Amino acid sequence: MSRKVAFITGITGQDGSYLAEFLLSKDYEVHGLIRRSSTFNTSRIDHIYQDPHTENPRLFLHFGDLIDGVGLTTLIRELQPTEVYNLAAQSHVQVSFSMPQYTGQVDGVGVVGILEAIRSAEVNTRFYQASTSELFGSTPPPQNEESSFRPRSPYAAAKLMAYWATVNYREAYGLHASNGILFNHESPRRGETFVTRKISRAVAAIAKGSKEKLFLGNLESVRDWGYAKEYVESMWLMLQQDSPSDYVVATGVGASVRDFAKAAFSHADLDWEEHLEIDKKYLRPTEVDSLIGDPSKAKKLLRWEAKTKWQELAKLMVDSDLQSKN
Ligand code: NAP
Ligand code: G4F
Repeated sequence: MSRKVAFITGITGQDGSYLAEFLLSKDYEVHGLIRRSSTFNTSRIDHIYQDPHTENPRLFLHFGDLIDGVGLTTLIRELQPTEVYNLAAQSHVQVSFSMPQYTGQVDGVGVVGILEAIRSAEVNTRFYQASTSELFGSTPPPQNEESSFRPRSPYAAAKLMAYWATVNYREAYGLHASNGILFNHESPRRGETFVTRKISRAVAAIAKGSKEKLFLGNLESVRDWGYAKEYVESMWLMLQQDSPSDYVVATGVGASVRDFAKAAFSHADLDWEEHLEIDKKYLRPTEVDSLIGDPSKAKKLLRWEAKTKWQELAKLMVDSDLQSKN
């Protein structure tokens, strides 16, 4: 059997944790990059952690950072991964307005660093870049692989650099490098400050009587929300194709932030208008009004299709937060 060794940056994040589970279930040896932190930052992967001293461990963690290109080169040379999934990023759009230069360094320049690490280490690997529907910005929906990129945030501008760097390494050096242009995907593991999780946590807290109000910013923006656990399979499928390419991954259905909040409150038998208020501090200097993907290419070539739609997603996230003790 041929070697199956995956290297995942961002393994401690929402997607990284689901992807690691998925690859372990497919008998990969999985290596993940983690950041040194003064507190534990591995809560999403603790359940799959394996002590390296146990017999036949298949999950290994390595300290590093996307802006440390030298460390990445050493690691990639050492591990000789057959697949690299670059999921690490400063992934919060609003935060990118407060930290534009840092976001550019990690999400843009950092990706060039990992591509260079692969090239200079001369490893025979396939590369996945976590690109985003944010690239489309102000281009009206539905958006597909041919739609124009019109980024509206420092985050999206940095991801645009990474997108084109990935295409360039494919064209210049023949690297099997693909961009997954993923639309918003959520889960009970979603970071607590993204809007869907902020809503599901608040609904659960209000239902339990420990909170009264939920404060949000723009309720009008429309997003194409899918289930993260399903989306990681599309990443793997892209790297199993004979040729590298770029794919939109989405449900094809849009809903507004208001729609999502209404569905979440109603699932817990709560009146959303009684508990939801606007706080202008959550408004962004520039907003992306509407993202609704056309996933036809992924359906046709990867045979991948989203199963969970946003209404079901809102329910499963609220149920999970209702069950949680935090
Ligand atoms: P997430 O939960 O915020 O996870 C981000 C991961 O990146 C974490 O493991 C984080 O480590 C790590 N990280 C951050 N800065 C780093 C650095 N300088 N060096 C090394 N690691 C670093 O994000 P996600 O939702 O799983 O998204 C995964 C990727 O897909 C991201 O690149 C995101 O931009 C992109 N994306 C996400 C969506 C979505 O809807 N979720 C859609 C399109 C694209 P810590 O745990 O230590 O913070
Ligand atoms: O949940 P959000 O912060 O996600 P956003 O900005 O769409 O970005 C996410 O999806 C991208 C893919 O399209 C990823 F690339 C990116 O890494 C990230 O995962 O905000 C969604 C919408 C926005 O329009 C925002 O203005 O919700 C609106 N919103 C309204 N009130 C809020 C809030 N967003 C947040 N985070 N917090 C609020 O209180």
